[in-house]
Amino acid sequence: MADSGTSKAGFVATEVLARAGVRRLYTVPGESFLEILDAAERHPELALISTRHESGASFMAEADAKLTGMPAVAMATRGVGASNLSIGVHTAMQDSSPMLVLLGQVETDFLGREAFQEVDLPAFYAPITKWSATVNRADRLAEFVARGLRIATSGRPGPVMLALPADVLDEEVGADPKARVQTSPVAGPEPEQVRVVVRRLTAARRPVVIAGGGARRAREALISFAEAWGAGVYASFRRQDVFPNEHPNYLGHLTLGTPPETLKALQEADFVMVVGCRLSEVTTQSYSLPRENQAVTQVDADPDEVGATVPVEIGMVSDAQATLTAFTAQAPSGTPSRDWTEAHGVYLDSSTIPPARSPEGIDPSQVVDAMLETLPGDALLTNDAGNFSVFIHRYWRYNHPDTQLASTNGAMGYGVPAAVAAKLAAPDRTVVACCGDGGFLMTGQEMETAVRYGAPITVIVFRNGLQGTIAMHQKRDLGRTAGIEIGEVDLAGYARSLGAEGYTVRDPDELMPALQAASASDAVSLLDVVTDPDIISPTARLSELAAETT
Ligand SMILES: Cc1ncc(C[n+]2csc(CCOP(=O)(O)OP(=O)(O)O)c2C)c(N)n1
Ligand SMILES: [Mg+2]
Repeated sequence: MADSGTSKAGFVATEVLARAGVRRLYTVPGESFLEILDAAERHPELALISTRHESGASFMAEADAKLTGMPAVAMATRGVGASNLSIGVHTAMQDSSPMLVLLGQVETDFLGREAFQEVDLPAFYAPITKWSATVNRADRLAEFVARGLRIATSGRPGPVMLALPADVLDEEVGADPKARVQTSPVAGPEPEQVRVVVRRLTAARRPVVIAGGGARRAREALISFAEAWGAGVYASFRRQDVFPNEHPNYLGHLTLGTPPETLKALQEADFVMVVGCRLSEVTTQSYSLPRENQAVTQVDADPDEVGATVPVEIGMVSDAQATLTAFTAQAPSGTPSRDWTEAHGVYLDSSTIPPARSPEGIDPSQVVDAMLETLPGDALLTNDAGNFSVFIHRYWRYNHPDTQLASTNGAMGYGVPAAVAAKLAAPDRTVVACCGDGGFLMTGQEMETAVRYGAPITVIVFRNGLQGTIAMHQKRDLGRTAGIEIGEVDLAGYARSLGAEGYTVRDPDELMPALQAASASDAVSLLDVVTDPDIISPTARLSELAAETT
């Protein structure tokens, strides 16, 4: 601070972040944003988390925001850092997670000359952010940060990027920023719309809800609504914790490879209410459900999402909690006549672990079985992308809130960094990262970050020696594979080299004791489970897919 009234712009920016509720900034440091690194490190309310790779930093910020609902910051340096960081920004975009991305940029005098590591950052980030801008004036930095946070957290949340030329951060500006990040809450429902929907609900024989991430913070209201109206509830892709899976009104998860029998209740519904869900390609089963002739009501905080992918009859731009509560208040008294026993039973059957299918090795479903036996029901599971995740989505019962952190953009490498951030944000939770060997080997080095910051997570790697998902698609479509092998890696030894504990499991009988030891440990731990590569999904064998197509 130069005198009592001024401070470096970089310092002032962190003050705006702290006042807005940001608590953690994830980064790989760079010479282009020294003042922000310094200010974050020294700020009493902020934690600077230095990661091994920018993809880890951005996945961590995304997962932190997804879990807490508060924006997190991801920072990186110029073109090189921005390139590495982008995967988690794309994840925040598709997953609707509020994130502020701060990118160091070349000095303002050098801009436009293809200076060292220069790239047009707003152009680079425009398609994967809600807003991207360069801040050219130090005295407006606080205002830009506040505006960025406002945009990131309002409507459908998402990432915002600010490019910060190095000289701007170093300038002296007023120390007490006037910028504030107030956002107005999303409005409650229009009474007339409530009346119309209540009429539809009263007349419906089989009303169902598709609940997305936007309903996560209205979970209790959703349960009350489902019970009061006798509605069935589906969870959208990778939002399985939005509704208790063993609740009698739960119908299943709209995912990749949803069992056809699970879809039946949705296909037969005469009223579909979509709450806080953008109706993605996966959730809608390639835009085939809800069908065009089904009456759809969509409740969303953001007008841009209503009717964006599926035609809707009634579109409501309103707060999920207030809207569900208004509907519940109008429900007829007494027990609703609609019964979901059969459809819920279909879900329970499809999510019951069958006998192991591997004659000698480990069937991935046995790993989930051991997890169900060993881990607390409210353990927070993060997962990577890959076919191993299908077993978790199918067989783990998400009965508790905030127990699933998974990317809807299917980004490999998400599992470990997401777990690190979850443990930092919620140190009292049991946090378990579930990964395939391909995804783990992309960002597994963030276990070192977990060790350094004292975030004891457990990592379970389903090691089949394959990029399994791609092998499955190749066998199915082409009858042969290409580029899918993963070499023999001593993952337990790798974990130990990063300061964690490592266990290798090759025998089904060793699974439970090893998982018990790993999850009971106070240290960061990794369970390297060697699985049978032929058990490619809960319903298919890789060898049989080959036989079908050749
Ligand atoms: C960043 C990224 N690169 C590539 C892909 C395409 N992809 C989807 S799953 C997959 C293989 C995953 O392999 P692994 O992590 O070992 O899991 P497995 O399918 O074997 O269980 C690939 C390459 C992706 N989803 N994300
Ligand atoms: Mg694999």
